[in-house]
Parts: sequence; structure tokens; C-alpha cells
Amino acid sequence: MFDKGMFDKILIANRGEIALRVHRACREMGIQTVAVHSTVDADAMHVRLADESVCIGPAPVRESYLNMHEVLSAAIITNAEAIHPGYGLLAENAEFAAMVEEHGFTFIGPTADHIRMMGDKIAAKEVFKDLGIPVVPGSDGAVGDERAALAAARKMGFPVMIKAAAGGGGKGMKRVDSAEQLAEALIAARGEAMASFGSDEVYIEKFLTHPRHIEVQILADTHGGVIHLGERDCSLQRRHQKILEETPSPALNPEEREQICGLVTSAIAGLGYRGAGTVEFLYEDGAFHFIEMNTRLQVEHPISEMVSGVDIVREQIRVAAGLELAYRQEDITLSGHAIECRINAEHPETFAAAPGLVRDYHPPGGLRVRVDSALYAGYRVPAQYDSLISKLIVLGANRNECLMRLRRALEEYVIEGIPTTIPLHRRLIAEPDFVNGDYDIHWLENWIEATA
Ligand code: MV4
Repeated sequence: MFDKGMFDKILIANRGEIALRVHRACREMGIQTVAVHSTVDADAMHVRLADESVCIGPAPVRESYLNMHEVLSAAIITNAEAIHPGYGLLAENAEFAAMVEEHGFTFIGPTADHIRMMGDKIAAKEVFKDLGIPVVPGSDGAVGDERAALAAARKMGFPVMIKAAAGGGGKGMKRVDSAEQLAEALIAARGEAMASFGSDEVYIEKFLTHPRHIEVQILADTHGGVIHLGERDCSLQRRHQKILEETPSPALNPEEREQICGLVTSAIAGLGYRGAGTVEFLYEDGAFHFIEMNTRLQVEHPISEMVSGVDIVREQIRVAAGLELAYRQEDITLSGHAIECRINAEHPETFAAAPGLVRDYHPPGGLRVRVDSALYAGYRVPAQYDSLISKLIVLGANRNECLMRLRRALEEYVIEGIPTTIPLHRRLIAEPDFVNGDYDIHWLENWIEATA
């Protein structure tokens, strides 16, 4: 009934909805699960559902979910064979991936070397450029002193963006509009980079003024199999936090989609990569510019699952066990339109975190509605962790049907006791620019400000 050579037991090194998501894939594959948890998560849903659980420390993530030795010890005492890191936490920690493998466990993800390579944004750009992927014009490597930075900036023309080599996600990023601003911005960027990442290495890119954020989902096995599951448009962000994602992107035509997804698939094959990954682009005026690659399962992966029918977590587990992907590209049809709304325990106007007791809970249901959440009535959302409490994911035959269904599902959703961003989503999907798919990476913040 189940695959030969498959793991018997997996430890899930995460919490919340993603721990549940991984548990569900394991269950369907006949794999036993081990949950790890902090003291404040003792009654969390991921702990309740898992076959076994181990308390690995107090509430602060540094002492529990990020404590590599505690996580490994839990794997040892429970006899788990593999560790799934989910997203965030230890998911893109090359040292942890190496440690897991050195102790004889399988890390469900790419090799430590690939994680390390993509963690260095300069190296990643170089690698993808060499593999035939268009990258943002830039300094071609780290910039040395102020003179070198100025020379690079003059060559591409202002405005430019200074970015941390060890960065990503917007930290240590500085826009520079003129030569006069460069010296100060360079010092500030280096300082932030050092404080956040322990490295002050920075590089410079041409600043794109009105791009969309488009990312391609890929999966690769250790037998040369590589597939893509299309792209996601993640342009709707606030302070580098994604709020709503959709696939396909309303901005791309089928030819552009085919071209970028084909290019990415070939590049990933050339890399000898294994596991799930996301290749991120800024898309502006009809052109794609690579910015970085994520080597993890992403929060928004369910929209790609909805349009492709592929269980991304199951494929991650298969390829980590050395099996082939269950699909070739020609087996995959991307059909319909999917949207995910990230629902946070936050005030919908101020975005202030609002943990607390969930008094009543009624998630929406029905055809093509998926809710990935670890909430239940009576659950207390702890203050120590990320405010994401639920993902509402909806599939429609086309974008219009998807929006109609999403409106219905958001109307149905009841979370009582704590404020959530559900009202924000109800408002957002009624906005003409959004309905028309007419937005770039700056649109959401401008809209929030204008309608506050
Ligand atoms: C940029 C950019 C404009 N030009 N790079 C922000 C996070 C990091 N992953 C890349 N980011 C950006 N890089 C160049 N050359 C604008 C952003 C950016 C952004 C990108 C994607 C989604 C939302 C964003 C919000 C502000 C800035």
C-alpha cells in the first residue's frame, strides 16, 4: 500500500499550521510523526495530532524550536529517520541541515551546500546568471569601498539599491537616489547587515521602481527529474510580509509563463538541486529579473497545490527518501486560479499583534475551499510566535470565480475572541485595482495608507 524505501517516522521541527500540514502528508503516506514543542505549545494542535511529542524547551524560539541540539536529541530518543523543518525557524539553516545528516538522519530539503549557496545572495545571482537566467543588473559581486560603490552605481544609473549579501526579506536594504546619498547609505546598510546577519558584505543593484514579485515553484529529485508548478504573484506585501498570493499571476500571458518556468526548470536541473524550491523574480515592463532563491517549502505553497493537484510536501518527502518525483512535467496540468489570504492575529487597521483566547471558531468550507490552520475554539494564541494563525485558500475555474468564492468564504469565516486580518481581506478583494489584477509591490502599502 505504501512506498518501499519510505521513512517509517518523521520528526516535524516546527509548530502551528505548517507542522499540521506536514503531519497530514505523513499520515497519508503511512509515516509516523513526532512533534516537538515548547512549554507554551503543550496543548497546540500539532502536538495533539502527532503520534509522539517531545517538549524541547521554554517559549522563546532560541531555546526551543531553534535549538538544534534539542531538536536532534528529540529525533534520537524517538528513533525518527528524517526531519522536516517546515518554513522559517531551521528550514534554511545550512549548519542544521549538515548536522542532521552527520547524525545519520535525513534532512527533508536540499543539501547543506545548496542552502548555503542560496543564502549568499551574491553567489546565488552569479550561479543563476551562469545558468542562463536574467538577473537584476548590478555590481556583479560585493562592493568594496565607497569609490567602487559609486563607480558601480554610476555605471547602472540612479536610483540603485544596496542589499546585504547575507540578507533577503528586505533587511539591510537601502534605496539610493543620488551620488550624494551613497556614502551614508553604504555605512547604514553595512551596519544593519552586520547587526542582522553577522556579515557586512553588500552589493548594489539597479532599483526597479514598479515591479511585481513573481516566484516559480519547482520540485527536483535525485534522478534528474525536475518539474515546475507555475508561478505565484506575491506582490501584495506590507513591510516585506506577504498578505495575499495568487496563481497564475494576472500580469503574465501564457507565453511569458512558459518561458520563465521553462528557463527555471532547466537551471534547477543544471544545479543538481534536490527538493522543493522557489525562484524569485522582480517582473517589470515585460522583463524578469532574478533576485533570490528560497530553498524551503513556502507559506504560500498551497495555491500551487490547488492549481496543479500536486502534494508538494509529499513530493519533498519522496525525493528526500531517494525516490523519483511521482510526476513528469507532461503529467501536470495547471488548471484554474487560486488565491491565499494570510490571516494574522493582528488588528486589521494597525497591524498590532493581538494574541489571546479564541472563544469561538468556525472555518469556512465547501467546494474548493481549503483552510490550513492549527486553531480551535478554546485555543490561546501565544504571544511569543509569528502572528499567522490561518491560511484561507480558494480555487476557482478562473480568477473571477475564485474571487466570488473567496468573498463567500471570507464572509463565512468566524474567529471570535481576538482581532484578525479577515476584515482587511474582505476590504481588499472589493477594491477595483485588485479585482483588475492591477497592482505592483508598492500598491498594498499605498492602499492601506490611503484608506486608513
Ligand atoms: C528590489 C526592489 C527594487 N529593485 N531590488 C525586497 C525584499 C527582497 N527580497 C527584494 N526586495 C526588493 N528588491 C531592486 N533591484 C524592490 C524590493 C521590494 C520588494 C520586493 C518584493 C516584494 C515587495 C517589495 C517591497 C519593497 C521593496
